[in-house]
Amino acid sequence: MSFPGEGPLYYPETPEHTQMGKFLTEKQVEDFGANGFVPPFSVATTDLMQGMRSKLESFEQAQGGALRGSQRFKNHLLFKWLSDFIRTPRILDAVEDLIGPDILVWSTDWWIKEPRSPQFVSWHQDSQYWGLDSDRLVTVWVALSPATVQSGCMRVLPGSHVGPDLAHEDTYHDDNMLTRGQEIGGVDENLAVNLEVATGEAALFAYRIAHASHPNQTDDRRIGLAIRYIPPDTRQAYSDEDSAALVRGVDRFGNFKPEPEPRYDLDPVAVEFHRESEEVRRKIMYRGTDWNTHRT
Ligand SMILES: O=C(O)CCC(=O)C(=O)O
Repeated sequence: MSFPGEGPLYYPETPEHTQMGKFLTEKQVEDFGANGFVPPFSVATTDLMQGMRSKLESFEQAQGGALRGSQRFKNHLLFKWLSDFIRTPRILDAVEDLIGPDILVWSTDWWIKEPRSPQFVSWHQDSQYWGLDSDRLVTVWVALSPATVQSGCMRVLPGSHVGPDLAHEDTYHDDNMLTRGQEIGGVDENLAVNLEVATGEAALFAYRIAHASHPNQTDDRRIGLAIRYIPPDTRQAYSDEDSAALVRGVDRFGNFKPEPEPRYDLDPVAVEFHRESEEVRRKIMYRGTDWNTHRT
């Protein structure tokens, strides 16, 4: 089996990897249904990841600081290299096995924890805040640096994606990386699973799974990229203006404004689209609060 279009940048399949669909094994698909996540597997070489990391960090250096606010989101509209990455055949094949052949990217979100910073992510379900009515949203969480227990890897509560919806409290804690510092109380940490993700690997998780992460206690940045894939029949309940990028197949529904592909980094057409669409998204995320800027 080969992966067309991947070239030498990607790892070859391992002998034990027997696919059922386009990429995932039957067991991986079953586990996703039962547990709400697929444990990490290789999607790119460390060379490719280091290249992406240095492009990201050159941008940060040029602007004099880390990404903040709307810069953390929908960067596939700003950077050609990220627009290409979200279309990686191996990733799309895995997503297709879970949500079908027509695929949109709703967002790309950076989760960067600075070395030895107190930043953390409290227990939460994404499904409670984004206004997307699908239960088929899949997040592909890619590591650009090692996500380990020490660096504050993601933790998930297996099976929590099948409900019930868990009550959240908006805490607005200064070190909480979530928009509202929203938090599910009383989670039994003993039931949680650590998702350690090596550089170049990705873990997949479901829209409604409860997840969290602790602070980074290492001397390197913990850099995670969360790509949100949805099927085109998804509807946005909180806005008529929401947008998404078609990355495979056909959009027969037109529920999202089609996003342009940047022709090169900081392509003015796509940058302007990013500005407008990020404002739409910010309003969705902070819906029902007094915030009119990004908090984190
Ligand atoms: O990267 C993390 O620690 C949290 C990520 C997260 O909450 C998400 O991708 O929805």
